[in-house]
Amino acid sequence: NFEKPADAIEYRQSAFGLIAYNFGDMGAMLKGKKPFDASVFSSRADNVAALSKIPHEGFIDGTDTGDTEALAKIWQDKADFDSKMTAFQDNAAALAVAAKSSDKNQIKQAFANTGKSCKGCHDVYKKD
Ligand code: ASC
Repeated sequence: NFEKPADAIEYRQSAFGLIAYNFGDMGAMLKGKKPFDASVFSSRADNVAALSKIPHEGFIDGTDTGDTEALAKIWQDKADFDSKMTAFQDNAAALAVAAKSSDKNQIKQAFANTGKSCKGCHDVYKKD
């Protein structure tokens, strides 16, 4: 368990930061901003799939204050938040599988699905 609320906030924010970096690099490759490297892409997808399981644990009660963009609505609609987090994890796992194929359309679709999971949750539960 976390010793103080700030520790839980730092825990989840650290994971989100790593997710954003890895996912962002994948997006850059798919958008042609840098060369597509299947092996790098796949290892980034593996990273995101593993990291996707980290943040949820940090959303403990009493952590909607302080240095955070998490809206109080998370704890008011916790079951919905939880299911969105699970959907993100499922999409990230599917993206890691797709990344091991050589089917670019499948990879792009799985990437888009994962991005929709990010955005779908941010739209409702993250301060803009
Ligand atoms: C990213 C990032 C997000 C998501 C979101 C997807 O790279 O930092 O928050 O993708 O923009 O729509």
